[in-house]
Amino acid sequence: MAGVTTFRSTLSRAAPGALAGLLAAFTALALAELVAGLVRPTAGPVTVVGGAVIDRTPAAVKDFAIRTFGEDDKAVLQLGILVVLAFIAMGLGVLSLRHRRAGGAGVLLFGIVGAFAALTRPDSAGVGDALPSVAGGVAGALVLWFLASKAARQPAGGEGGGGAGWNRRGFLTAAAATAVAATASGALGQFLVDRKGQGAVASRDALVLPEPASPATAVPAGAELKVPGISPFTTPNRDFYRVDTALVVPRVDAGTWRLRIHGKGVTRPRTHTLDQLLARPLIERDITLTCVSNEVGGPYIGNARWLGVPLAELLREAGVRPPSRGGKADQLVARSVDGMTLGSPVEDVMDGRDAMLAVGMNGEPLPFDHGFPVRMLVPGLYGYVSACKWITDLELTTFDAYDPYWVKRSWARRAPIKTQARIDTPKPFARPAAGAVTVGGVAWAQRRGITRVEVRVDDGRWQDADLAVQDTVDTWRPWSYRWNATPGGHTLTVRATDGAGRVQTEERARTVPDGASGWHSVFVTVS
Ligand SMILES: Nc1nc2c(c(=O)[nH]1)N[C@H]1C(S)=C(S)[C@@H](COP(=O)(O)O)O[C@H]1N2
Ligand SMILES: [Mo]
Repeated sequence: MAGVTTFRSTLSRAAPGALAGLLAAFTALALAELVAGLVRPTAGPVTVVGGAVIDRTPAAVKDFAIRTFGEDDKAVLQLGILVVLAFIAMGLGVLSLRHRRAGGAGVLLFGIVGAFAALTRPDSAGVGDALPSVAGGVAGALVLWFLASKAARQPAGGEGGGGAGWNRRGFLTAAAATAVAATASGALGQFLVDRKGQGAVASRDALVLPEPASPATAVPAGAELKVPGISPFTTPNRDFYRVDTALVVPRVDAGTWRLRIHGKGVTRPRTHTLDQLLARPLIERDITLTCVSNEVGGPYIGNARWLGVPLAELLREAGVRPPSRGGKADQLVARSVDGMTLGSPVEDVMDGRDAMLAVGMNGEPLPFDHGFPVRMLVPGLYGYVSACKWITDLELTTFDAYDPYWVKRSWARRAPIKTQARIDTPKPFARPAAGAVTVGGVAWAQRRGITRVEVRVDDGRWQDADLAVQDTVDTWRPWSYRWNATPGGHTLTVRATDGAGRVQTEERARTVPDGASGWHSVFVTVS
């Protein structure tokens, strides 16, 4: 029993140290939040450290995170950072009971790590970004020093000390005061951050989208199939997938937003305001957007009706010519307010397809999550090489001269969308009753269109599915197949043929480097 007693008393001696460490970390984060609220909302330490982790995560790990946590991946990352911080903070707190200086120095070191992360983010705006972490680190170190001195063993006779030999009441009072002060500064910081975003929210609320000069053709009556479980033809904004690296969604004020066009071959560099763009003839188009990180059968695809400025015209006005017309720049690099860079082939943007700077999505201004006030779209290209959200800069350059963000992280320079079909219903491992079962889903091959979808049951023959009416070659095409299901386990497989006559390849490829391929299969048990 002696061992247990020793363990207990060690624990009770360590507890105030651990609490002091937690409070020091809490104070550091809260004060950093306050300073970030004053300097720049996205410069808070958890945000910059999280961002730095994202920047340095190998493609395969990122893919795993997206696959496992889906759109919660960012929340999981931030929670992970906080949990790791909490454990380190408790350790430093216990350490500081005996080695006060080492504990404080440890907390300071974390502030420096945060500052380093802030300065190396692609959107770093200068040394000011290091301030929140540095201020937090200093405050945390001071708090730890102070609380550790209260928690340390006192000369005998301290009031309320009992047998513990330390000033318990004094420590708890100091700890409570620290907690209150830190909570207050964190709340004030949150308030300031929210207030900074309010101008952007007001500018979005006030934005009235003009009528398009070139409206989208009406979606044909038969473009949607009335099959329960199939994706709706138009994805509502709230259900539209979101993929980006932003831990804090940028809230850009439409009134102060600018787009600069410059670089190689630009004879008339220009900076546009939103009002100037909105005064131009706008086009409205249905376009299906797809993420390169979408697994075979995955969810990172959506179809919306977009309103925007034709991009090729803007480039032509700036003097840009595509390479096929003697232009020197073959890559168009789009840069967002959060420092993201995406590179598209100039040739694709100017070949007559509906590449646009979108301002509207399904009849409303772009949601903040999807790039308000302006994002780029190029039909036929995966999002990471075309669909820059919160865009603010367009630079003409070459593929030889510059690698954008994802290309630096082992993704391909050029990435046209691969022909794919997905089974939406039945779901994997569903247990439909024997008899007529409707199998259905969507198929896509933006720019080429879908001409055929076939379904195979187990190792049987390929059977033609019924296709919905095609809207445009840039949209996905729903399909369905009536299956006479017999009892037992069955594997349903689907494949599409695109407008170029190519049958979707069976060859499995991972998402890295230029998009997944292979056939989608679903296993069901018919009862
Ligand atoms: N600024 C910015 N734009 C971005 C990204 C990003 O991380 N940051 N991700 C791209 C990727 S990988 C995709 S697939 C699309 C997704 O657009 P959505 O979130 O509106 O669906 O945005 C693209 N644009
Ligand atoms: Mo993507």
